[in-house]
Amino acid sequence: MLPSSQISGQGLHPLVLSLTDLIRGWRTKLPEVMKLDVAPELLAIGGQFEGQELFISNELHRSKGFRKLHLEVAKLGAGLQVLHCVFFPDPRFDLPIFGIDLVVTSTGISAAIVDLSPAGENLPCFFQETLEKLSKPCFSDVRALPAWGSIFSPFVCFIRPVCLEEEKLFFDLVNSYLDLLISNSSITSPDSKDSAASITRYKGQMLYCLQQKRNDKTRSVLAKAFNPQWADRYIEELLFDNPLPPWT
Ligand code: BLA
Repeated sequence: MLPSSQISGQGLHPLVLSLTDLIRGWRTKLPEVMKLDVAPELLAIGGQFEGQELFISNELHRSKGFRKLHLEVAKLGAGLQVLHCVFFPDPRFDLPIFGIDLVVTSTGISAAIVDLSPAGENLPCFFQETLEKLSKPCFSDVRALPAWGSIFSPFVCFIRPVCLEEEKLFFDLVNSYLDLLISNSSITSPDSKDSAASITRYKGQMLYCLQQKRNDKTRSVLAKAFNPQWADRYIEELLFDNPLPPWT
């Protein structure tokens, strides 16, 4: 991915830039972080759409505890910018899936979503208890989740921030979720790869990916900027590729 110093020259929204830096900062605290091998044509994508500059810039890593750490910044023409990030745990670890989507249009931020979603049937107890105690900020425009959003936890935050103060509150909430996840990931020991718990969490990640693929808004934006076949490949192979079974 382009470093922040370069992407800041691409007219990106300040919240896209600050969240990118925040996520990168937390990622460095994970043990044994290493880059994942990805087809170069899916890693950095550039072009033109309706006379506008277009790019998708991806960073893909793994670490102890996480099979895939994906951070993406995209500028898709007509003022559309997206920050997308998912930290998929290694199913042997009892950790939730961290996900964030920030969609910016020419009129401002239209969607800001963050969650620690259960990979198993429920959130791990410690996460559930800590999130219950965390004071949730009051946002003026709380958006309704689509039907496929049943994968999210009760602590999902899906809003349209209406002012700088709310953007800051959203940034702070993302920071709290990452703090909770990353502080706990280093003290979580793995279950065996063929344990019932690992297999349940693997199936939970399959479901997470399946449901995310039902988001027609992502597909239609990518199909319009590129083409429908390319959009399908990008979604299937890069955004929400199925995890490998833990027992392999
Ligand atoms: C919504 N996602 C959207 C929207 C667009 C995208 C254009 C509509 C915005 C709006 O309703 O205001 C586009 N998102 C993208 C694109 C990519 C992307 C192009 O990530 C990648 C290239 N989506 C995720 C993740 C979450 C997520 C990880 O990828 C949550 C953790 C959520 N996005 C999500 C939800 C909506 C959304 C819940 C609203 C969908 C709806 O209202 O129907």
